[in-house]
Amino acid sequence: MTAVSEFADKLLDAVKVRQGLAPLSDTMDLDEATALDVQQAVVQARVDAGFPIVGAKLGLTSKAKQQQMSVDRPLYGWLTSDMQIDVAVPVVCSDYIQPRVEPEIAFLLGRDLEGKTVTAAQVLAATEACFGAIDVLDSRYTGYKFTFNDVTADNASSAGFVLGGTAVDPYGLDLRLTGCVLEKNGELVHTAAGASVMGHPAAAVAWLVRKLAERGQGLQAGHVVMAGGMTEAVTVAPGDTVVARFAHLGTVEIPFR
Ligand code: OOG
Ligand code: MG
Repeated sequence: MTAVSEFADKLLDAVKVRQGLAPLSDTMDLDEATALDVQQAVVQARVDAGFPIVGAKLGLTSKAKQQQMSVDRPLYGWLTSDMQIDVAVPVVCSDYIQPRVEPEIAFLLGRDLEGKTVTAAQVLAATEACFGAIDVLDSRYTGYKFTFNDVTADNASSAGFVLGGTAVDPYGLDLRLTGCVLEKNGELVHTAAGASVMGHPAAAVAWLVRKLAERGQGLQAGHVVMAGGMTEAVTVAPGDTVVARFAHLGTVEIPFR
């Protein structure tokens, strides 16, 4: 068994038994290329199980998230169809190891995007609609303790995502100024603006496209792209309700059971 498939199996098993792991880098050398190979193997296992790729996610694109996780640069992962959660559907905490949520701006692509020179303007031109969204995270590492390469291997802690019910044409909208208010159980917990995500959420997506080009990959029409947490992530437990209110992009609410 190769190191890549061994690591991938550990991460897939953690999901099955809902039990966190020690970081892979504790016991083995894990470089970035290997971490991306592990990520690809984990995603391929979901695809093989009947859950196709429906998009991609960026992570650690804001200072708030980088400081919270002690990782100083952005990364990405893939979204598969089993991660889609519809608006207003309760999320069952026991389906996860240690769920957290964070507010994000999401892009639904109307055209394919690939190449080493893609810009934020090209991302906006290829976008069918933007949504206010909530990323439901679940690290497969106990206590979210990981290095950049560990969390890359773990498909950027992806577990679920909810797109709000308001699809908005980004033309004429300055997403840098899109404010977000995050509430948990009726209390304000965090605030941010779109610019918190690499200066502009579309710039974050453009970075992703250029990064994917290094491995000969790209994004396709119909893909959803989550631009990364605008604020710190918050932990959730049964009985909690989280609401993310966005300027222009509507409100997203998740009840947790
Ligand atoms: C890593 C996942 C990062 C984001 O938006 O920053 C992420 C983590 O915080 O576990 O999804
Ligand atoms: Mg996120």
